[in-house]
Amino acid sequence: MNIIVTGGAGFIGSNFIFHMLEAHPDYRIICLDKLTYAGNLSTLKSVMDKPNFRFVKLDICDRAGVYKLFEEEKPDIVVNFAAESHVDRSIEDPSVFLQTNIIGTSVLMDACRKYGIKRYHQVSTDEVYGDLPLDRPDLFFTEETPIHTSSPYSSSKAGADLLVMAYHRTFGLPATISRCSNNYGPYHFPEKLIPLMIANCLNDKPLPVYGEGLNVRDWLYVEDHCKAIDLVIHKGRVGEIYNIGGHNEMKNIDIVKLICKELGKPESLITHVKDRLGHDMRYAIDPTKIHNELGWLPETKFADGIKKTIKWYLDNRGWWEEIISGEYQNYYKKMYADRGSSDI
Ligand code: NAD
Ligand code: TDX
Repeated sequence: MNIIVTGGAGFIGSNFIFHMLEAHPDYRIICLDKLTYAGNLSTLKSVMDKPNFRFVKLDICDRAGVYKLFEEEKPDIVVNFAAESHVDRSIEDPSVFLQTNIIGTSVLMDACRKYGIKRYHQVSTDEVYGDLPLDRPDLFFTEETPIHTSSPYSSSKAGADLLVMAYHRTFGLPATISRCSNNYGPYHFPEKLIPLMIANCLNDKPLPVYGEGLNVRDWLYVEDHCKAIDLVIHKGRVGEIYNIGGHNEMKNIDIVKLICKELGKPESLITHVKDRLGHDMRYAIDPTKIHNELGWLPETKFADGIKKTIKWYLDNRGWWEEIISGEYQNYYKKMYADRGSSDI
């Protein structure tokens, strides 16, 4: 089996590559990644020399390049993780989100049609469903929940999902979509909540919590997400959407306090800053369909997963220190100065 994994130098894509090489040692994995600010070749160091792994630096919007790769590799399966993934950046500048997340997805699917494919899998997000109110804990996102996006990021992901369903219906593309809740774990880029708070804690820097920090996210350990995608590409029904979630809702402020506690840092580092525009209140996935059809259940409890994650950031300081010492500094100053906090 030849599998093209796009965005494999990023957080979830790299964890997926590690999982697949371990779980299916007879498969060939081809990682296609543009290496944007979010992609790190150092993340893939441990697999770079494997005979059944190939890395190709390529933009999924580069039609000629993508077609050439498909012609060379004749993939059986394509799993598309490549995306601009940070909501705050999409609020600063939506354009690259539309380009990569929508146009890039269409280029990949055109290549699948041209060269033939057993399965195209689109990695999507629970954010396409919008948000849920805090005072209705009985409500969850199911696959039937209407799309109702809030940010340019989630709108671009929803646009891609709609295109995938259209390619399936119109052209018969054998496609599946999975919509996952917030992931955490190793190699998570330190612009996102959990790794940002770990890195700032370790550097005794203020911990910027948006608004009151009451927003709720449904956290899933990244390895559990990778196992779910492995199941969907092998056993999931073509044309179907599968929600993937941890049934593990937490308020942002509680996560930040927990990280302080685990690292022995004072909660006085917590600094409330200007809220995200259009900030979604609560995400909560109902994963009944993937459980009933494919037998998937999350295996990692948050209490264990967060400990493993913190340990990984302690043991791999070089990985994230290199990231936050570069261009990230400019991003950070701009993003957090704009939130009206000069001491951040
Ligand atoms: P990430 O930002 O860590 O990684 C994205 C990767 O895509 C990077 O390696 C980057 O270089 C690459 N990339 C970006 N634009 C590209 C382009 N035009 N061509 C080729 N490669 C390109 O993202 P992530 O957190 O690993 O998310 C992966 C996917 O999962 C995304 O599609 C995201 O929408 C989805 N998702 C993420 C989460 C989460 O909690 N992180 C939850 C649900 C869904
Ligand atoms: O500095 C911060 N302070 C803060 O309070 C940051 C970076 C975030 N937050 C809040 C905003 C959110 O309520 O923490 C919560 C989580 O924020 P992010 O880590 O940016 O994730 P989120 O916006 O929930 O989106 C994530 O999950 C769904 C991924 O980044 C998306 O790619 C995925 O689709």
